[in-house]
Amino acid sequence: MMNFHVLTLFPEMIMQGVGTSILGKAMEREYISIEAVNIRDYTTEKHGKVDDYTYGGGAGMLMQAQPVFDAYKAVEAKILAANNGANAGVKKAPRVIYVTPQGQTFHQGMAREFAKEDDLVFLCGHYEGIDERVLEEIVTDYVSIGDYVLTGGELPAMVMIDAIARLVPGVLHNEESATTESFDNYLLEYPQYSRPEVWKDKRVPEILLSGNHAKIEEWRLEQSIERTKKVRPDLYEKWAQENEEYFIKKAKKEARERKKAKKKQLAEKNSCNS
Ligand code: 6GU
Repeated sequence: MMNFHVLTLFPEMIMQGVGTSILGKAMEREYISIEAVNIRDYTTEKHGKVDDYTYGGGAGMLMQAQPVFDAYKAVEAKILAANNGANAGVKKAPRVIYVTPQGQTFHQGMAREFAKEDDLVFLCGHYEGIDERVLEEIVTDYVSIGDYVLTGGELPAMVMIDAIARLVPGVLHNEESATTESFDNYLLEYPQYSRPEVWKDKRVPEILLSGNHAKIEEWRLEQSIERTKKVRPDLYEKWAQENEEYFIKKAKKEARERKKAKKKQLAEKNSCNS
């Protein structure tokens, strides 16, 4: 089981976001656990305050170090105390991901790396950010989800949890779908169709009704390649570099087909002449 711990000022936002659909089921079935820890519960300030003005001036408030640090320490203690089975006594401090636009951009490879952990801690900032000193003290990874600014770290944390959780064995029923999808090999997914065969005068591509699985796989790969080349040339280049053999095979096949066509042409010509 993989355990996600989210340090946040809005725990209900996290629990509502992950409680339904596939992640909700995965929690019920104990393939994953997700707990949201309210940073405000750890402030020593008597009115529950967790933020203050920034030294040096500037707009907005900053989350203070103390409540963030104490909330983290509580989570860390819980993780280290949970000596489950094979890991008994050898538990290490968890990776702590600070979700911030100042981080590295999240991608599928990172999701795969994070999915190997037993525990992951996400730290969600709000206001203008968090006091740098507590970040230096506890954060191991600074991660963004893209080049745009959001109001807080909760949505990015949920995005990453979703991407990581679906790689945990058992979370998806169809083990294959976690591996053959977009980005695992740099290619985007091919188009897919369900019933009916004709909708708004549009027919499902004939090849998909043929029952010829080899041909269907070939068609799907071609579609993936074309789509990727068109909408994500950056991904296409990476794929092409790692899949030279595809182009060699394709060139050989085309040469064979040219030869066959020529032979046929010649045969027809000869039968006309005779
Ligand atoms: Cl991780 N946090 C916030 N607040 N905004 C973002 C982001 C993260 N990634 C993109 N924008």
